Amino acid sequence: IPKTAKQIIVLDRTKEPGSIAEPLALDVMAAVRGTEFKDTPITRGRYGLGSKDTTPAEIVAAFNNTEKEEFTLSIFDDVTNLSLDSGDALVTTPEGTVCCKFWGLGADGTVGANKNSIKIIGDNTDKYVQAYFDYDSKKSGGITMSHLRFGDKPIKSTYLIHKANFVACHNAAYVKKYHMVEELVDGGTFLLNCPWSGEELDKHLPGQVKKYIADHNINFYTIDGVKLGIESGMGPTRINTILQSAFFKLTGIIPEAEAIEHMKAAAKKSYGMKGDDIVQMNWKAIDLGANAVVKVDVPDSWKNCVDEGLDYPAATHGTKEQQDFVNDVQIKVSAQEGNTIPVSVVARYMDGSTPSGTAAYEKRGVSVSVPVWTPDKCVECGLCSYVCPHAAIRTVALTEAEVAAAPEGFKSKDVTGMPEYKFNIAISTMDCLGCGSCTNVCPTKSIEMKPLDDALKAEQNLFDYAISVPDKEEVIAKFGAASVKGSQFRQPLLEFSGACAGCGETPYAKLITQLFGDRMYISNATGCSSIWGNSSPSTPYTVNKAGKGPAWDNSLFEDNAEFGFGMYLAQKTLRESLSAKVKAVAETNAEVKAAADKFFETYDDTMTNTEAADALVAALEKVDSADAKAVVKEKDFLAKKSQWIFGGDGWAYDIGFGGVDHVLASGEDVNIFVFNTEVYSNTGGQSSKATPTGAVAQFAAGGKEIKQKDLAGIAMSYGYVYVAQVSMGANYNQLIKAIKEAESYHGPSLIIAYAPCINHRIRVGMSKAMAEEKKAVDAGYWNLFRFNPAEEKKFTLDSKAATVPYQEFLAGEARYTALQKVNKDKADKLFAMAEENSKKRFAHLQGLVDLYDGTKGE
Ligand SMILES: Cc1ncc(C[n+]2csc(CCOP(=O)(O)OP(=O)(O)O)c2C)c(N)n1
Ligand code: SF4
Ligand code: SF4
Ligand code: SF4
Repeated sequence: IPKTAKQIIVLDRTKEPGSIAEPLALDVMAAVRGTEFKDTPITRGRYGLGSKDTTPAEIVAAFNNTEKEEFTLSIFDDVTNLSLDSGDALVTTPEGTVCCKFWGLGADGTVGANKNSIKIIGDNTDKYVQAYFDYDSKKSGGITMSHLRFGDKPIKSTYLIHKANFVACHNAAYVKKYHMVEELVDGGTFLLNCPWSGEELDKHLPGQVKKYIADHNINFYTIDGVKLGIESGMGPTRINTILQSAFFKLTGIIPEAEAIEHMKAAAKKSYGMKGDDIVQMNWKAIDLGANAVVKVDVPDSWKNCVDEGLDYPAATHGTKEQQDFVNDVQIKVSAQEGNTIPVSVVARYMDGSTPSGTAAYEKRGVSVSVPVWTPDKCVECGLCSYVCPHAAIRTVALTEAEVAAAPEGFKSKDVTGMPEYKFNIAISTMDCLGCGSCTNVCPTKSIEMKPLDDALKAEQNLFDYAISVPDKEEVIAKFGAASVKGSQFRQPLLEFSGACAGCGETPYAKLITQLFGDRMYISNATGCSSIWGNSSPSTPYTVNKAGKGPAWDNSLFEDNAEFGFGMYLAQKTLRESLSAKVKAVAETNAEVKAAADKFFETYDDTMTNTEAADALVAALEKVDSADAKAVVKEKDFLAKKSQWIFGGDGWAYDIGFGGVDHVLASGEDVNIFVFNTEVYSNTGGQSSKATPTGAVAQFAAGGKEIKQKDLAGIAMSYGYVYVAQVSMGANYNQLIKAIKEAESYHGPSLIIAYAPCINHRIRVGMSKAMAEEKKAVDAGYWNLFRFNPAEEKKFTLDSKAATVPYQEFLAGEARYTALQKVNKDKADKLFAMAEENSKKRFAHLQGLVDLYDGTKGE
């Protein structure tokens, strides 16, 4: 400690409730006792919790603080008033350091391109470089912020960029969603990817952006990345290379020709394995990007523009709980301004629970194209809705009066066989992620993808109206609540999640909510399903018009099965205790007795017990006794709930396997659903025990050399566990049958669902995920079956012998072909082994049909 020290400030990156101070502060206090600094004032603060960025301005605030002995940085604490005001961002990097910030759409390649850019600069100049990548929690279609610094002096900035020399906005919609231009230094450069120029640009840019650009002398450039993406053959969403090229051109950090050479070399290295055509497309994109930036002449009149605020419409409908959460928390977090939320607001959610259904308020509008329905040829099969990973397309039945009251432009036709009802395909253009899955499964080509323009965005009101009408029970009953078509007339209680476009996991979970969502508990293992299941700050699990929906919680990776089992045991115990009270009341009251009889008859049946419980509560409400009142008070716990335990293969096959096994062995009535992407998807594709032979994954870079585990086989060995393997696109009916059977089986069940994922690198793209699911089954790569202990013929093999060559399936996914490129001999060997395994597996499964046929005796 310098002798001149007048004050000691200790910053702890931890919080120890109950302690008299944080650990480092305690150590420092102890250390100065008895020294010449014993009377030097010590202030102590907390910083960086929850990954909060600690900025130079905050350090200055801590330095200047003499008032608060104890303080907190980076939050706004209006409860204990411990936070410090830090004022405006400061520039503390050495002179000549260039700070660049890029705002990208999650999974659009911006981050990859920036990693590549900083490497090019680092490798080819004498500059010091630094890069840091910051994301929201959506799996894709969210926001990514790349922070790049380079300069002649070492870079010691351990914080994000809040004052930049260059800002690029890779998605035009973001200009209204974030305060990004305001982070530029005077005379900085702003590059906007948009199709606008002239009057259109003037119309689309919000006032605050125009004013800042004009007031601060910003060099403003635009580039039409979507158009160039199409022109280069890369497609409308692959704009990263184009924007990267524009960045090098505008910053001039490396002479243009040289930068282009480096980028082309990097593209060749990255994509060479995918073929020369892909390399050529990237090269074309690089050339186009460098030459297509347009300098905007900033009119003086922009100085007079006014602040229009960010474009997040306030929630004005829904429950008060939802509106408060959206308006006070979600909008701020979505705008990347969550640190400004006062602690008094956060305190409302102290128990960690937040309202359901808040993803519906986001209306991200991030898709390049969305489906458009033409009713004439539509056969009302419901498949488009069945497969949509985001619940952005729905089949809706309406009365004539409801159609008459619909907004202009509403399309409908008669419900087949029920002309008194009208059929509509409702499309949430602002929630669609443009995966194209719906159009690819439509048997009649009644929907086609069209660019998301203002007119289609405006059609959001048609969707909002369509889903505001009540579910039509008569229509659902006619087609069957547990049929592919009938189930789609039921409101999904999982909608607009943050999953990747075309994700193979979400359609399964969505379907389960359409069957049991209003009486369902879910415990979710950490993994993609816990991320798309609650992409903070919004919740895609929602409630129906009666306010009922899944109760969802995420536990750890390793103990989720036990966590869900605990939920189940809690329910069971509560119901047993309520049942004892019901029985006591029933002894003295005939009406309650009649209702209680029905309730106990259906006690274990999720589908009928809710109705019986409602009738019982109605009867109990009329009784003036302590027991009756106690049951009515806890009425939400009375009816049978459907207990689901969700997670990926990394959880079920590997890290959570002990728990899965333990819970299956319990014999209790829980349902385990495994989204099998054959890798740890959430963390970027590490190999799991479900990864098949020959697949390239992290930790199996040379191709997995051994077989995947037979989890279904292990579960079947108990004899009393319902087990099924499903694959939505391969057999829509088998899937729904398996879910229904598993749920109604009064014992443990396990469904393993084949789920395509971006990590599979499917050559035809995620828009064909359903076709890929079918191909996997047709090639014998994945098998469909159901093992139902309740049946005499327990085992049903739902797949046929392979009709597509096994290796043809492998050839369609880069996780396999990548191995062929680097080591053909090994690939040939492993693929042949995998094919051989698949034949043996199928023969084994055929054998199980007879083995488990109870009609054939022992
Ligand atoms: C004990 C533990 N180890 C590692 C992690 C980090 N982690 C979070 S999600 C995940 C992968 C999940 O993979 P999987 O279960 O297959 O689900 P998916 O993401 O594929 O849906 C990992 C490794 C963790 N949360 N806990
Ligand atoms: S394009 Fe994809 S996200 Fe959009 S409605 Fe169709 S299936 Fe759903
Ligand atoms: S998939 Fe096609 S035919 Fe079937 S309901 Fe949807 S739009 Fe109509
Ligand atoms: S499972 Fe794959 S496709 Fe789905 S959200 Fe995760 S990474 Fe994306």
